[in-house]
Amino acid sequence: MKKEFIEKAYELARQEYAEMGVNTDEVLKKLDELVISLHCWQTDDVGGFEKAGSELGGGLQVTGNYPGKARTMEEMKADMDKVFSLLPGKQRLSLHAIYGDFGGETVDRDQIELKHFQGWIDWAKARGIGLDFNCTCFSHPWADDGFTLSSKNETYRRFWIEHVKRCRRIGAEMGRQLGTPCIHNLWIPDGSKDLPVDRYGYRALLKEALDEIFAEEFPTEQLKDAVESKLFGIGSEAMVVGSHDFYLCYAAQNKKLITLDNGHFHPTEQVGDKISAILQFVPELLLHMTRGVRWDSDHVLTLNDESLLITQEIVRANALKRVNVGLDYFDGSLNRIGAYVVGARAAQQAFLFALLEPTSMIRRWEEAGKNFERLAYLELMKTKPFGAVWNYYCLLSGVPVAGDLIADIQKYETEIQSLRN
Ligand code: RNT
Ligand code: ZN
Repeated sequence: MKKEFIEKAYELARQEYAEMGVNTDEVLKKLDELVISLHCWQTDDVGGFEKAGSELGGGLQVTGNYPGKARTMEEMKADMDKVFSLLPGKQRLSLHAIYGDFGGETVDRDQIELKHFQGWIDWAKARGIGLDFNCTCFSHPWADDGFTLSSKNETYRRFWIEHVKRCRRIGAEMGRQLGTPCIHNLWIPDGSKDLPVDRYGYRALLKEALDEIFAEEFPTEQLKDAVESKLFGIGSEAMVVGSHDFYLCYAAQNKKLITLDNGHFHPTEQVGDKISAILQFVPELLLHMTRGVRWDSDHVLTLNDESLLITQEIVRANALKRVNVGLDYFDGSLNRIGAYVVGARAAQQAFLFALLEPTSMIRRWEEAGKNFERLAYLELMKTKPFGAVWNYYCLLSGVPVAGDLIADIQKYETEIQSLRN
């Protein structure tokens, strides 16, 4: 797109928003402060670098075999750099424990150490970005029966507890070395396909395991703990041990972060609506922004009503500082870098849209009981030249604007990704 057009369109948009009392220059400064934690696993379909190369498990599934997936750490790093180069604003990287540098050795999950992740820390340091971390309690023979931290098999349960303990230590070291707290997110697939009779027992075991895991304390400047629930998964249709009720109580009682993966709720539930409720009781949130489609919770994020309600509710609650934004989706049926960038930009656009709302003005109508005016203004904001502001932000940030992005990714596919097969 021509620079001159982008600037002209922005100038008009700036005036239009100013009429509503919104200062777009200020909004863009705020948007530029927003950090998005990119989930490394979109580059390789949640494969990881363990030698065994076990199948993706835990009820997670990636469909599609579009060519060009990252096969090695080097390829993944190159892909990440490409993604960073196409995004305006600030990013960090979220790693899973299966993405360590195991040097061709078999290193089981209860054996991982800092040294396996030092390369990533150095890499992040060179780029001036932070790291987040996730224990990997799936894609492993000892998770195949559907239980990890809540397993009634003592050997398995102890194995997974040890794994998560190690992950938190590694995460804290990431935070210490990089000078920005690492969020360690815990998600486990535990649950059962058919009706269990001992839900209480499994949940008691999970609580006990978490208490043991979190007994080791780290300064919050190094590590923050988040727990992620799920409504159901493939193979855990009848019961998920770590349900929303379970983790909500756990996080409120123990001052942990709640992870809201918006693919993990019943489709009639509004995740955006939960934010102002949960923030009354827990210190911070972690988002896993995604797009649920029927039974799948992990389609590429788009700018839809659900993402918008989430970002609007955060901005309206003035809670940007208490919400950590991460993405979580994986799709192997299209160019993976393209999927990455489209989803990450959708998240940024959702925040931009929310920041461009004249909230205090609309709130005054609301408080005066003027519901027509409230509705009319909310509708009006949808036809404001939001795209012109976004394009200008991309221009200012030195990244491809609008459709230019597509040709850029096609070039990367031709020159790099297509040579991988
Ligand atoms: C699974 C959870 C979890 C995973 C990643 C790979 O349903 O959403 O966050 O997607 O950890
Ligand atoms: Zn998730």
